[in-house]
This record gives sequence, structure tokens and C-alpha cells, in this order.
Amino acid sequence: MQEPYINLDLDPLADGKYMLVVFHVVPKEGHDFLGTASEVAAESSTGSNLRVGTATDFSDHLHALVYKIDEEKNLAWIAYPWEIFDRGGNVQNLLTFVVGNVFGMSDVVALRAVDCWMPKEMLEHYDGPSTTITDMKNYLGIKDRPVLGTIVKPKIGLKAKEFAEVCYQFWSGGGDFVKFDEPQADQSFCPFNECIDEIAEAMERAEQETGDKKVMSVNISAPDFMMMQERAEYVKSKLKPGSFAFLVDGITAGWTALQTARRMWPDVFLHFHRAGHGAFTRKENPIGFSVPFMTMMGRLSGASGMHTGTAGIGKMAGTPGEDIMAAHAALFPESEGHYFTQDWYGMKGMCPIASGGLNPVLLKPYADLVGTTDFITTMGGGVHSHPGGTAKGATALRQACTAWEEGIKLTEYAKDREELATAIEFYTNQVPYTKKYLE
Ligand code: CAP
Ligand code: MG
Repeated sequence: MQEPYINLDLDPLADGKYMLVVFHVVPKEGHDFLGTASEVAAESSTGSNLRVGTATDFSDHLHALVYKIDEEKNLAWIAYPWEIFDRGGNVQNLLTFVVGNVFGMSDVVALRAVDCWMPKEMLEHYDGPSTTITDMKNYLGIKDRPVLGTIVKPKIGLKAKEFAEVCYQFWSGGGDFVKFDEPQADQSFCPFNECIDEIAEAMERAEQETGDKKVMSVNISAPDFMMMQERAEYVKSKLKPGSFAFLVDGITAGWTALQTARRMWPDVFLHFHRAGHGAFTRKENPIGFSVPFMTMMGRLSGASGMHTGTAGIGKMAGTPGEDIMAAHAALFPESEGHYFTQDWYGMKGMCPIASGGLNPVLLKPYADLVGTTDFITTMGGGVHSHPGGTAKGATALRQACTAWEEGIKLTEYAKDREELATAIEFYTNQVPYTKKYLE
């Protein structure tokens, strides 16, 4: 038991001094619950497993404090004096404290950061988003509907011209937004600069033919920030402002890569792909953090859009509860978490990106759930497997979106639209979980 890290009489809202975190904690067999929670508070702030003689009165005031527990539910509320975090809005450092060493502690058999709350005084130190979905929709001339996107598939292996052709086909079929897949970078068979050159030509052609603006989300994740910058600058030299976003694999490239992109190119939509997040967020994992918690950190880091799951509708593990909670934590001026209501005090919203096993039939169920049209959806398999090919897959997606906007049943709207009719037939047969959503 580390008493100095316990204060069950604390006023957690005291003068905006604390970031509050709720942890799900399961102590090792035979360990006291409150004692284990105090060990978590110590290890994630000023302490270690022993009281050190080098501590000072000042350092003692920086302890994280367990201020509430619910032993039956295995929950502990811990208040962090946010002054301990690296100044200048460093999300990486905040995470190193709160969900760093504590994940390795032998005292716990389960530890998950479930929810958090940050005071205005703290939020003011973090970047938050700069370019937003509103900017992208203004550029695209889109009003009350989501941005309709795809991912170039196969995930890897296309040559530059082939890659750009997939982009062209989707854009020419009516799609708005194409993204690199999360591992697409600068591969020998598809050199980055050559790929960008081909995309620029494909985008020009598609815009000429359709009369509509198009957007490409380019993965600039790289082995170092110099190369990330090289790739970003090359994109800027070839594609016109507004027509591209920068995608960063925020978990594998890291939070500092995200914040570097946010600070170097604030005028570019920053796309946070979360590949690898499952190791932390899946319910089966006893050690980790929730999707809403991770998403709140994404908003602090300044991403413009972040994958927040498909609320149990697509192929990825995820629950309607947490994925929608995450989408709201990303976007809304005030969001409801598991245990806290977070006022974002004017920090711009980060748009949800719904992706993973979706197809045109599944647009409506997600759109009905998420409660906003300020989101991007990206469908890879659900567009490029359309029997009529990518362009018809894109057209089917646009038709499904129009049906949703106009409140017309999909099967009704498909009666004289063969791209959508084919999509309904194909996806309800090929993708079992699609059938139950078909109206
Ligand atoms: C989707 C995807 C996305 C995942 C990411 C993929 O492709 O491109 O990376 O959606 O998951 O590689 O699986 P499909 P999440 O449309 O073909 O499924 O959004 O949950 O982070
Ligand atoms: Mg992908």
C-alpha cells in the first residue's frame, strides 16, 4: 500500500489541476485492491515500489492520487497533476506516464485505461486538429453527406500506374476520397514519387471527366522524420492544396510522428490510421486502453480524422457502444464517455473514419448510428469486388448514399439503378453480416 498516492477526500476538480483517468484494475491473486491501485498511481507518476530518500516536498506534490475506487467493478479513479506532463502539448509523454510502465507491473493481471477527463487549463496546451472535415467537405463541395472513400486494394503489390488506375476508376465512378492502405509506402515495385506522379495524372483526368474535386490520402509514414518530410513535400509539389491528406500510421509510426505532421503541415488534413491498436483496445486483452480513450488522445494530437471503428457493423472487432462513443469523443464539442462528460472547450473536432469490411449496403446502418454526416467512410473490398468493377462499386456507393440522404429504401432505390442492384445482390450473398441490415 502506498498511502502517499491515496487521497479518498480529494476534490478531483480542484482548480483544474488534475487529469482524471478511470482504470479497470485486477490485482494479482492475494493483492489488496486499493493497495494495487496506489501502486499504479505511484508507478505512473512520481514513484517506484519503494519510498526514496531523494524525494522532496515539491516532488511529493506531484503524486498521482487514487481518489475513488469501486472494488466490485474493479475500477479505480486516479487524478494526475497534469503539470507532470512534458510542456508544449506532448501526447507521447502523457501516454508514457499514464499507460506506460504500469502495463508491465507484476502487481496487476489486468489494467485498462477506460476513460479520462481533462480540464480546460490542461487542454489549452494541446494542439488539437487544425484542418478539419469541414475544410475537406468545402473543398469537395459536399454538404449534408459523408465523404465517400475507398482504399486502394490489393493492400500492396500494384505498380504505380496500376495503383493510379484504381484511384481513377473510383473517382470516375463518383467516389470522393481514396486512401493509401496502411502499409503502402515506398516499395521497390511502386516507388513513392512515381506513384504520386501517376496519381496526379489520374486525379486530373477524373476531375476533368466528372467536374468534381477529388482527394487522395497519402501515407507519409516513414523510417524517420526527414523521409516523412521528403515524402510530404513531394506530394505538396505534385498535388494541389486541398486535394491531398497526409496519412500517418499513428500506432506503428508513433504519436510523435503524428504531432510532427500536425505541426509541420497544419494546412493539410491529417489522417490517423490506427493499425496495431487492437493490441491495446480489444476487449479480450486484459492490458490496454479503450477505443474512446485512444481516440481522445488522437484528438489531442491534432489529427483531422481518425479510424474509430464500424460499431460492430463491419469486419473488425468493435462494439456499437464504444465505437460510437469514440466517434463522438472525436468530433463533438462535448462528449459522453463511460464515466465522464468531456467539454472540449472549443478544441476543433476530429472526424470519425469508418472502415473495415464495409460495403454500400452497410453505409446506412453506420450513418444512422453515428449521428453526424461529418465522417469519412472508406470501403476497399466493399467497392473493388463489385462484379462490375471499381467504378461501378463507387457508383453503387454514391447511389446508396443518395438513397440514405433521401430516406428511400435501398431496394426501392436500386430498382432502376443496376450498379446498386448488383451490389445488393452480391454483398448480401458474399458478406453474410450484410443481409441483416438490408431493408
Ligand atoms: C479496410 C482497411 C482498413 C481497416 C482499418 C483494411 O479495408 O483498409 O485498414 O478498416 O481498420 O486494410 O482492412 P476493407 P480500422 O474495406 O477492404 O475492409 O478502421 O478498424 O482501424
Ligand atoms: Mg487498410
